[in-house]
Amino acid sequence: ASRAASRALAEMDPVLQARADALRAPIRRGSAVPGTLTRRIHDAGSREELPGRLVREEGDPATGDVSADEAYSGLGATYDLLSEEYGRSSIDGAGKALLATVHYGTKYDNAFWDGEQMVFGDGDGEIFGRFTASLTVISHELTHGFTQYSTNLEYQGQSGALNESLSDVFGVLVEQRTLGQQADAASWLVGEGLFTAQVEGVALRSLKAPGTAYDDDVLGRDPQPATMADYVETSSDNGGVHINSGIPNHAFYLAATTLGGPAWKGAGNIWFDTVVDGGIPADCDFPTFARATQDAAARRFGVGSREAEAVTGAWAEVGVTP
Ligand code: ASN
Ligand code: ZN
Repeated sequence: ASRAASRALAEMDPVLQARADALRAPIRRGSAVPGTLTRRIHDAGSREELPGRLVREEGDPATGDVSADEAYSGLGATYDLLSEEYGRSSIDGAGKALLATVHYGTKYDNAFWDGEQMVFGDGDGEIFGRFTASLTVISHELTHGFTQYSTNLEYQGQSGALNESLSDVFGVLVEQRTLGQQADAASWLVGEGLFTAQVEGVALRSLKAPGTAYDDDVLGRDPQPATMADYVETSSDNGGVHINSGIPNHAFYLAATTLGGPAWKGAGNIWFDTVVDGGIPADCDFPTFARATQDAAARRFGVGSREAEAVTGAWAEVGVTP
């Protein structure tokens, strides 16, 4: 059997309405039919055209192109978390093929999910190196796909910050699981190893200590708040989606480290249930999301369980009142 085959397995208040739906929702894990991992990696050859030339398909040997091979394995690690831990067949629960394009554009300083596939730039070589160098960035981008297929979260304001936070949360969970790291031993950094040596900083963001990932002459200081006391009101960045995501990020970190052990098990399962079964509305704000995580924790682990208590305590500590 091929390695690919061996991976196979597997008019009410809208907020109250969402909560009622969430409590009624059955645990739905996605397709009951075991899925198969299918990856396709393309090379844009420094042009900004998608998808570019197909360079590696599922089961193909390594190409020798570091970016293409990192993308291939990063997609595999993300698929494995969803499949092996949460019983979900790919990002859509129906075995969707995972597509990525590397070497997008010239000196392109970003990576993104375009609604259909992942795209990775090579970086300008001054601030950023290649974006596939960080597993958390690959899994962050792919989680935007998972979120798209599981919720209607609008990419604006608090719902957008929750969308961003989910990508950071599952991004770090993929890395922690791949490295076999317990919650208290992990870095909780997103995008470690992306900056060149010229930048004063370790990563793009930190779930453990939002606001401390970098402090650089050119980039400025990491703008993320960790609690509602430092919430940033802004019209840029779609209303601060990459900024205020620090608050739900830190809540996840607090819940996971309070529980201890592998973060993808306890807190990860609660956040996964919230996304897939939580009935969260498109314009979900932080308190609504917090309540949905409490409900998910109570459904999975029981009312008053230590998991439910850890979730409640975490939101209290970041100043979000469900
Ligand atoms: N890397 C960013 C993200 O995934 C790209 C963006 O904001 N468009 O959120
Ligand atoms: Zn993102």
